[in-house]
Amino acid sequence: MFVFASVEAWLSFNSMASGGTVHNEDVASAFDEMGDLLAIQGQNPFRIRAYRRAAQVVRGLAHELADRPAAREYHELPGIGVDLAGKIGELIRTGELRALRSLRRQVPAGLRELLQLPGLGPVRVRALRKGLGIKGREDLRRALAAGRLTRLRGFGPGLQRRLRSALTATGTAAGPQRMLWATAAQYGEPLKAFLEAVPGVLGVEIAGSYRRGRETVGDLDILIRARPASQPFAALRRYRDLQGLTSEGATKASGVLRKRLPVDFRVIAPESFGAALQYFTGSREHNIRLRRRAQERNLKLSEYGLFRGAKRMAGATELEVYAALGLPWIAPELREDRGEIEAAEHQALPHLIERTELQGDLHVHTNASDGLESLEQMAQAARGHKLRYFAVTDHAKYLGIVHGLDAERLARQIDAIDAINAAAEDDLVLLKGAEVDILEDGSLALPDAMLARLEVVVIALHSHFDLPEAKQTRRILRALERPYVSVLAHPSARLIGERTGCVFDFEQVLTAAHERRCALEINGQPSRLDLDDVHVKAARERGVPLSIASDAHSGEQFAFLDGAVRQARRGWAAPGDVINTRALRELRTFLGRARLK
Ligand code: DGT
Ligand code: CA
Ligand code: CA
Repeated sequence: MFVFASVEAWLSFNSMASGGTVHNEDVASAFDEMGDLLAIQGQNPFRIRAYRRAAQVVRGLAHELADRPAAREYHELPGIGVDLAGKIGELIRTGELRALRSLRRQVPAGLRELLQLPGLGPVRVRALRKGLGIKGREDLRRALAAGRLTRLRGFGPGLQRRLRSALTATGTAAGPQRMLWATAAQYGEPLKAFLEAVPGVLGVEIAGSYRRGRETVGDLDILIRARPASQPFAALRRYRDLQGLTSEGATKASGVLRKRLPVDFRVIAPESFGAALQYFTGSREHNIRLRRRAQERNLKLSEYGLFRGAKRMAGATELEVYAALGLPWIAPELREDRGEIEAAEHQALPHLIERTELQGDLHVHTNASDGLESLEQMAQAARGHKLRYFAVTDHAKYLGIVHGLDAERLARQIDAIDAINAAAEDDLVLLKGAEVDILEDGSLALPDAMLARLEVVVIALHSHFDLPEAKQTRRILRALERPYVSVLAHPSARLIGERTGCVFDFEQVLTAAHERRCALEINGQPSRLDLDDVHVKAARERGVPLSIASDAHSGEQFAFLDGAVRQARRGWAAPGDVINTRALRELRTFLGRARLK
């Protein structure tokens, strides 16, 4: 008989079996909330920082914490002490944190929301509470209207104006929250696996924007291939992550995953599954074009199939639906009505790049700068991710970058890379590189003499994001004129949901990059995914080389290459557009040619 070592183990097994898995995002947001609430209380800054850093570390993991339910392992994560490891364990086992529950009782919920407003950090929120008894947005709105904020220190007229406009802008019409694709995957994939195991279910697909690989997802559209009579929805009641489940008849249901991600479910009979998958994958614009095409052929396309009169011409698979409309199957990532139907018509769809076609990664960090692991550990992880080479591109030091490499440490790293390459028993090669800041005036943070010693020079914007367009353009163009530059990393510098991209003349940057053979990067960090799909497409149409990169800060983050590949596919990229699909020899030829004499 199988016996559980403890009640906790049993509980955790039981909760996973019924889908009660706690995801990394849940742990991270619990820690964020702890940090916020402690800060509002004015607690010890070190403790607050520890929670914030832990949230960051957890968000940076490419594996699910719940898959390794041992507190010892949590403790081995960087910056996670015994106390935080215990809290992760508690969250994973019980889905809750006692410390957080008690803090929530002490700090009114509305106060935390105030932190979202511009210019309001914990110190000011505390002042609002202590000075004026403000407990939330409504209180703040009233205090502003009555001019009471003027009495508080640190609330000048400028800040008051910003607060007033923020309160009116988002007070009522806050748009629906969209979730990062990678987070939606953490929530959605276990649910898919759960449903696949339900008796009577023949298959499950997550359709919608998720299947199209959009960088953010509004809701999940889950299609269940089954006979409605088999009643798969009954099982969903056991899935603890799912709240507010309501169903309309036997084929339609919806709910919310962990109070954050809405899900629509449909049960689809096998003979219609392809048509439904096509319909619910979207996009709406792509579907409209397709439906019109059907009409032109005297056919009717719906989620049930492709019909001529009452006769079903196609429906079981997407392939046969597209074929019956005279088209090859179109990859979901392309279905945005950006020319894919015309291309399909002319047999001119690109051969979209796949992860297995990448041979290397040209943007990787180690613990020599802000990464977590050593050169050797990163090399080992790269082998696990089937890479033949990667460029070590730690941050070069300049004012403001913590732990950046100065010339001396960089020289030592170059020697260390030589030694590792010489000792390697396989053909993995570490390339010497650096990630070098583009300074405000467009000069680079390392001197040319130093850059000359490197094989891969990745340049990037890390400051002065809001220069006016002309100045920002000039800054980037100037950087691209430097002789040793190989890749412009995360070109827009946006952070999805946090920071909009820099504004510059993309056409001019494309021209310059093309001329001097500098690659533009598609960065795989889930909140970057930068270039975005539209700009990837523009770059490849101009023949500008692309670099698909993980920007890994730990070994497991090589998995972020998957997200970059997804974005590349949405931008129509083929293997030939991407320099790191090349074998090392050819890559080196490319990098050599990119150097300006
Ligand atoms: P999202 O959820 O905002 O990230 O984006 P989608 O694309 O997943 O949109 P969603 O969930 O509203 O609908 C899923 C797909 O179902 C959508 O891409 C196309 C299809 N669909 C939904 N409603 C309509 C409609 O009224 N007309 C057409 N043609 N298609 C629709
Ligand atoms: Ca959706
Ligand atoms: Ca939907």
